[in-house]
Amino acid sequence: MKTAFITGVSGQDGAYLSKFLLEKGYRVTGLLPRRSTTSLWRLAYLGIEDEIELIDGDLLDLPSLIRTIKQARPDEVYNLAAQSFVGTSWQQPITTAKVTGMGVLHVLEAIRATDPGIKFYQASSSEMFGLVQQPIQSEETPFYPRSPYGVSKLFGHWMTKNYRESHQLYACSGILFNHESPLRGLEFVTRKVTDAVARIAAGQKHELRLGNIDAVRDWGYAGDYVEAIWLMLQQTDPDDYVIATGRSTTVREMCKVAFNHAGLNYEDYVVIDPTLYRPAEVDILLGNPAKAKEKLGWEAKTTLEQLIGMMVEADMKRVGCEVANKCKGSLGS
Ligand code: NDP
Ligand code: GDR
Repeated sequence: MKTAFITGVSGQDGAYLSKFLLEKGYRVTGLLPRRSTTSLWRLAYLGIEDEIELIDGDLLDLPSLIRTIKQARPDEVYNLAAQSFVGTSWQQPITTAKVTGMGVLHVLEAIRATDPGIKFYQASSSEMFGLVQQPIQSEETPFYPRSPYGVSKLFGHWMTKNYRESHQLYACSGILFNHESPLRGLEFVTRKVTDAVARIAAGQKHELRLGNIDAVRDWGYAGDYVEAIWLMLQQTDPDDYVIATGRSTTVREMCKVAFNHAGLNYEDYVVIDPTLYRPAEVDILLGNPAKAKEKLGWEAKTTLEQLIGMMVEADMKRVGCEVANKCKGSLGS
């Protein structure tokens, strides 16, 4: 039986990856930083809350990482923990640099200190492409990050590469494009939209305020993407991979799909709020997943329409549940 250790286990990807690995027969352990309120609703949603060994520690606390990795004795470490909301990275640049950037180095050092044979996955991001230097981004595209988050991810990305080349660690970076699900945080635009659609349909809300709806993203389903993450650690040699669908959509078009799913017209509800514009925007992202298809045999299975439909349905269920006052607070709403 293999053991995995996941940082960011309570996040969207941590939850889906845990479920995927449990189904593969793994023992799954996870780093859980102490918070004043419980953050395990995603694991509960997937029904795996009791199947994961959660170990108290924080990415910013290197001794705690060394201790937790020693305790978990993993074959594979997946570093998913981050301050992952791009918007907040302008409000909290130093925290973002510490958690999203330096945190990666802490994990790499903890692996070197405990067992350099452990395989390592780093959650890199398409945000590193930022002001895109090529119309379609692949592993060869030069980076130009546009936010403190993107800059911090780039640091982690190069550290991962450097530790692979300097210390011969089996260390991979997955350059993942946006991926969403019913477990997405409410601050991200897809979930903000699908939650609003559910509340508007239930008569609880009458408008949705958004920023730049002309931004273009390559959106996939998180449930598909965690398989690619796992596949990267099952190869003979470590490498970096772009994981994307290869289809681009505007925020505006995504809104249209979400509202249509509930029989509504987005133009009747969406209000543009300039205060939600970002200081430096990533206007367009479109990934080329050809290498992942060729080397990992991976490709995205879920269309944007299926994904957004699934999210609207889940939010309608949550809102219905809240109205009945049966599951308040337990489903991320
Ligand atoms: P989430 O924001 O849902 O999850 C982030 C996780 O990191 C949470 O479990 C959070 O715990 C944890 N965390 C934050 N700070 C610390 C800390 N100091 N110590 C330990 N854990 C901490 O992100 P996703 O699941 O969406 O993404 C996973 C990773 O992939 C992130 O690194 C993200 O930047 C990256 N990524 C995501 C993409 C996406 O589209 N989803 C695309 C590309 C990259 P808590 O909630 O308790 O703070
Ligand atoms: P992103 O995701 O910044 O791409 O980062 P987000 O959903 O926050 O924004 C996508 C695009 O939508 C525009 N937008 C809005 N965004 C939010 N959040 N709220 C709004 O009201 C709004 N209106 C318009 C944004 O300006 C942007 O262009 C995500 C995160 O998961 C990162 O951690 C990850 O690395 C990248 O995806 C790939």
